[in-house]
This record gives sequence, structure tokens and C-alpha cells, in this order.
Amino acid sequence: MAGTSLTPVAQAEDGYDLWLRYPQADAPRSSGISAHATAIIATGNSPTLTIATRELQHGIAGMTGAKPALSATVQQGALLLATPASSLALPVKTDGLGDEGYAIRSTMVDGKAVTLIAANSDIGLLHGAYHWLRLAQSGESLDNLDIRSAPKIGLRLLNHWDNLNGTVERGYAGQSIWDWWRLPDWKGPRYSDYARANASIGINGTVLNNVNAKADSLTAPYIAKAAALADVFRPYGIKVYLSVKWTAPMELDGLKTADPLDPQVAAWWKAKADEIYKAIPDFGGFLVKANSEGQPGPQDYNRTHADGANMLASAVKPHGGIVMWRAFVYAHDNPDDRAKQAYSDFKPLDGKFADNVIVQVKNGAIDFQPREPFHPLFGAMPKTPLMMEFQITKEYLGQSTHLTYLGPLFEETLDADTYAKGKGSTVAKVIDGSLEGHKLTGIAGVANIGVDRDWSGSIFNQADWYAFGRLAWDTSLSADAIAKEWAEMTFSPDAKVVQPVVKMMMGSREAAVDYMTPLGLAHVMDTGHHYGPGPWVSDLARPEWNPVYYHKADANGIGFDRTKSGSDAVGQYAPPLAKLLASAKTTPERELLWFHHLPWDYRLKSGDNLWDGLVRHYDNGVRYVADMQTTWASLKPYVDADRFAETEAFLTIQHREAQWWRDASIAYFQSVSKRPLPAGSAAPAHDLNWYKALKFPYAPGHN
Ligand code: BDP
Repeated sequence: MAGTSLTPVAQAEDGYDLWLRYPQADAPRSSGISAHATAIIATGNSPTLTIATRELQHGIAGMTGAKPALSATVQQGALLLATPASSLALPVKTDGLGDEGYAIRSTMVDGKAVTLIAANSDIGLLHGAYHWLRLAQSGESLDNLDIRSAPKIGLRLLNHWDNLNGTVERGYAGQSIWDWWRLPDWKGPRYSDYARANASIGINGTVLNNVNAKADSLTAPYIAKAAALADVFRPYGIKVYLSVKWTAPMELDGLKTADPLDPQVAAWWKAKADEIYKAIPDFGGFLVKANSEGQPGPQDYNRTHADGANMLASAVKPHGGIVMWRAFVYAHDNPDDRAKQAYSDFKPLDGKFADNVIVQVKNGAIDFQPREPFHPLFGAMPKTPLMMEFQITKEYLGQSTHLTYLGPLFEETLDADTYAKGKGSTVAKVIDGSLEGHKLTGIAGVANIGVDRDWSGSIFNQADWYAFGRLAWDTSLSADAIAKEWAEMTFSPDAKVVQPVVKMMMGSREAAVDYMTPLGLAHVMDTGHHYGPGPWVSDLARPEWNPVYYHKADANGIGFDRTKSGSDAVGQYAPPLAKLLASAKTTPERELLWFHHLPWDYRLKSGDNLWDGLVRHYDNGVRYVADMQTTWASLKPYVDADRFAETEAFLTIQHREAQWWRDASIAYFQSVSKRPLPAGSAAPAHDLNWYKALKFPYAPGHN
């Protein structure tokens, strides 16, 4: 947008509208939008089409001040939504668009110039409508459109770690949006607003309850509650799924065992699946956390994960359901490197899973750290569909207040090369099924949604939800392009706002890596709540719960040796990659200490020794946050007062906490390395004991 006289928005913005704000556009843009939406024509009739046309009318009315009429006949300049089932001769082929994709083209229909949104289904039309609105909101040209878009990944899901009592595990945006208590009778407006936001970015399913599941969610009253939500979500193209507790047959109906090979157990699950599908005919299926962090599972009966998954899979199979079986496992009695355990458990099961099972793998082998190398299971189970699990909620990345845009983290993992079938075997190709020809494909994001008015705990956290959805739809999008779209819709298409905002966002995750876990460090946060630093912690029951297990810092050096001389986790990667990672010199520096234990005077590419370089990373992280504060302050004239003030306050918190992370980490590592700080680096504000004494018994998100 050319405009130089952007006026601040007068009305208060509380973030509830997310990226679907549709504010009044300036004069040239608004008339451009009107010219391409003289009327809206939908050739068909369904709840989904009603949503699509209503959304278009609402959006266009917001941006132009005039609501386009619905019309039954094609007219010049109209927006026309049609499937091949309509009586019109469509000048656009819908082959290859699947059930959810769409085409948008500026074309002639019945002799009139129109913008045609074409799809094979009404859901495809809804997605197309949102795409058109995105263009309009971001100030893109609406002339000469010729767009085709279809998702490569089939299941694009949110995972809610929401508990039946309304709390959200690792949730930093308030209580759960599911009002289980008053469901199914009361279905508040949040539910359709939630579905609308998800549909606008292509998310097509949601797992309603925590992976640390209660059996109660499978009782009749709770099935009815889930069914009520499914009814709201259905016209938006969103299915519901449930997390299940392995021992539910014992807890709910007194079975003596939960052994997956016991016929009574299998019969129980079959009857339960039948009951669920009666209430929710398009129910998606089950998500399972088994034999992990104290959850029961088939291994308790000396059965494998495949035995367990396949038994559940056969229960949902007649209904077209699927099972998502999580690979997030590590056992207290296994002395092996925690980063190796999921691979060791699952790799031997490749080829043993039923065809409606998909194994859900976290992006990294430990646990959603600020940075982790991609999980070695990607590319290592060619016969098994694998789905990605990202964490959108920022358990380890500043929780609700830090501005740490996750787009670059998602992109880095999706673009990582597994070398499974030679160069270019990216993680994205593993999960979209193209590498091994799998049809069942998926990606999940642990939701960052709660009842906070702004849904996600901060305005900028909304960008992480947005980026997850956009990348799930199209893994080839760049984090940068997504940030730009988001900023245009969330604030304004004016480059004066967009450029600095995108710049802040794009470096923000790297800054958090710098002030929390530079150079490949991981898992150095304080216990339980995972809020703030605790690299000194060494007294927890299980070795792999302790930060000292992960950084292994001592007087000589720091880092986890995962090469042959250490745990040989490197050997779990494909040979060409394993070879690179075997040597510190050919390991990307950003993952250095993840794979190598190195002396403090190891020389980094910058010329600094490891100790000095480490300290400089901490300093850089803090400095980046200070720079974001300066940038944000300069945007005051262009951002509405409420959203400006919130972000300003949160950046102040982030700066204080970045400094705390830096100071506490340096105080601790210096107590071990006994080295002086490099020139220009300030001493921590307090001594180590001061940091160790900090306690946060009421930090949110912690069970
Ligand atoms: C960890 C969380 C824990 C989750 C677990 C999981 O700290 O709350 O239950 O992952 O993914 O990140 O199962």
C-alpha cells in the first residue's frame, strides 16, 4: 500500500478477531475490493456455503463499508463460488484439487467478468473464500488472479492439552475454551469462532483433550459433549478426535486387564468406537500417549506399541477412523541417552502397524526445545506413515509473554534433510507421504489457545497458530512470507508497519535460542514449570530430568557427546548425515553442543573460543530483545493503543527475563568453567545462589 498517512485505529482492539479483522481499507484499496465483489453468487446450498458467503459479506463490508448482495444470476464483477455440480460451464478444471483445495481465477462466466472460486466441495470453496479475503486484507491486487491450491498433508490438526477440569497443560492463555461442564446444552459463540479461525488457515481437525487423558472423556456424557462440538465444527470442515487413556476399559468397566491381545479388551474398544461413531458419524479417531511419562500402555503387558495401536485401529477401522500413536516415549529404567529411546522402540516396529495407524513424532528427539535437530525417526521408518507434532504453545520458548515467532522453527524442521533416500529427502517429504508413497499423512500442533480474550495469551502468539496452519496446508511456504501475511492482516498492510514487525518476528526465535540455549544446548530450564533457567539442577529422581544430564558442563568443557565415543545417537541418522555430525567441525554450529562435548577453548567459526562464544550468544539474545523494544516503540503511531501497550509491556517482561536467563546461565557455567568473561561482557547482576533460590510455585500451565 502506498499510503503515507496511516491513521491509528480509533476503536479498541482486543485481539479477539485474530487475523480476521477486516478493517476499513483506504480509498484506492477499498474501491478495488468493491469492484471485484459487486455481488456474491454461490451456486448451491449448504451450511458450509452459507458460512463462506457470510464471511465474504462480512469481510467485504468491513473493508469497504458496503455489504455486497447475494445474487442468483451472474453479473459483472461478481465473486462466484461454484463446484462442478453447478449448472454453469466452469472455465477452470478442478482435477487435482482434492476434497479441500480450490482454484481462484479472474475469468469470464456467462459473458461476464467475474472472480471464480472453484472447488470440488463446499469446504474447498470455503478455503478459497478465505484465500480471497486474505489477499484483500493484505492489500494484494485482486486483478488477474490465477491461483490453485490444495494441501499435500491430509490431517492438519490441533492437539489440545485441555483437561476436563478446565485447566490446560502447558497452556498460557487462560483456561480451556471447552466448557465441558455446560456442554452439550450450552454451545457458546467461541466454538464457531474457533472453527472459523481454523478453517481460515486450513486446519481440518482437533483433538479435544490432553494426551495425558482421563478415561472419563470416553463416558457417555462426555461423548455427547464432544458430539456437540463436532456439530459446530462440521460445516467448517473440522473433525474431532479424542485422546484416550490406555486403561480406560479397566477404569470405566472393571475389566481385569488392558492387554491389547485380550479379546475382551478388543471387544470393549470396538463397542466404544461404535458408541462414539453413533454420536459423531465423522469422528476422526484416537490419539494415544502410551508407556510414556507414567501413562499406561501395551508394554505393561509385554506387548509392543504396534500391538496396542493395531488393536485400537481395528476398532475404528469399520468407521473410517484412524489412530495416531505417539512416539514420545522414554523409560525410567532405560539408561540409554533419552534422545535415542523413541527410535530404539519404534524403528524395529516399522512395517508392523495397521494401515490406519500413523505414528506421531515430535519435531525433535527430546521435547520441543528452543532448538533441536530433527527427530531421527523421520526417514527411518519408510513403511510407516509418520506425522509431525509441533508445539505451538510455548512451553520452552517464553510461555505467554516472549515474542518468539515459531515460523522459523517449523520451517527449519520441515526443510531439514534426512538423506533417507539421498539428498533432498526432507522432513516435509516424509510427512507429506511423497518420499515413500504414503496416503495417510498428518501434522499436529499442540494448541496455544485458551479463554483469554486474544485466544493465545498475546497478539504475537496468534502468529504461531497462524503459521502452523499455513505451513500445514503448504509446507513450502516460507516463515517470512507467512509473517508478512499475518502482520498485514493483524496490523495493517502498510509497509511502515509490516517491514519492522516481520523483521522483529523473524529473528525472535533465534534470539530466544541465544538467551536460553545457545550453540545446541537443551533442557536447561527449571524443573516442573519449565519457566526460567535451571542449568544447575541435578537432584531429580530420574537422570534425564536433570539439566546437568543434558549439558554435562565441567571444568574441561560442555556438551553431550552423541558421537560414537558417546551415546552414538548420531548413528540413528542416515549415513551421509551421520558422517557430518560425527565431527564437530562439520556439525552445524547451532547444533554443536547437542552432538559434541567440547573443551572450553574449542575454536568456533567466529574465531572465539567456545566459552567466549557462548557468552556472546547470550549477550546477542538479550540485545535482540532490546532492539525489538526500540522497534516496537517506533510503531506507536501506527498501532491501536491496546495492542501496542500489551506488546510493549510483554517486551519489557521478555527483556527482563532474557537478561535473567543470560545472567543465571553465565553465573552457573562460570562457576564450572572458572573462566573470565570476554571483554565487553557484563558480570551477572547477582551471584549464582540468588538465581538458584528463585521459586515459582504458581507458574501457569504446570499440572
Ligand atoms: C512435555 C510436557 C508434558 C507433556 C509431554 C507430552 O512437559 O506436559 O505431557 O511433553 O508431550 O513437553 O506428552
